[in-house]
Amino acid sequence: MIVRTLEKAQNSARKIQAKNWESVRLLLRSDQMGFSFHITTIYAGTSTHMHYRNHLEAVYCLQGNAVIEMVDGKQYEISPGTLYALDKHDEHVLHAQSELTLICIFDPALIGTETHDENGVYPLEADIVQD
Ligand code: 9YT
Repeated sequence: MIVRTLEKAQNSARKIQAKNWESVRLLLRSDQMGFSFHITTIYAGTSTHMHYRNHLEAVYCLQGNAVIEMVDGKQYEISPGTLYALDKHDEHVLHAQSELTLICIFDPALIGTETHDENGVYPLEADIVQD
């Protein structure tokens, strides 16, 4: 049984900060659940290019409003209560109109240190060199 609180985790190495977002990764690969589970905050007014070539991601919006723009120009409005799943490793840009609070699930699980590369990709765990 694993029990963690957001309050504790956000003051630990589980919290990762990037330019447009921060994310508290409550479950990681080391927990051996088969997925990772994150509470992510996306800063208001930001646009983030993402392309999870190596992962599937499901996202549930708890708070805030956003528009997701796909490469073919299609747009989806995201608001509290909306789930989106990148079931085709879909390349997209997330435009946060206000601060977003999201639940994000990744398969395969992240190891914990990943941030987007220049193409919006997270490397596979096997490709990450750690000291
Ligand atoms: C929605 C999204 O993928 N945001 C980027 C952060 C990611 N959820 C993470 O690494 O926790």
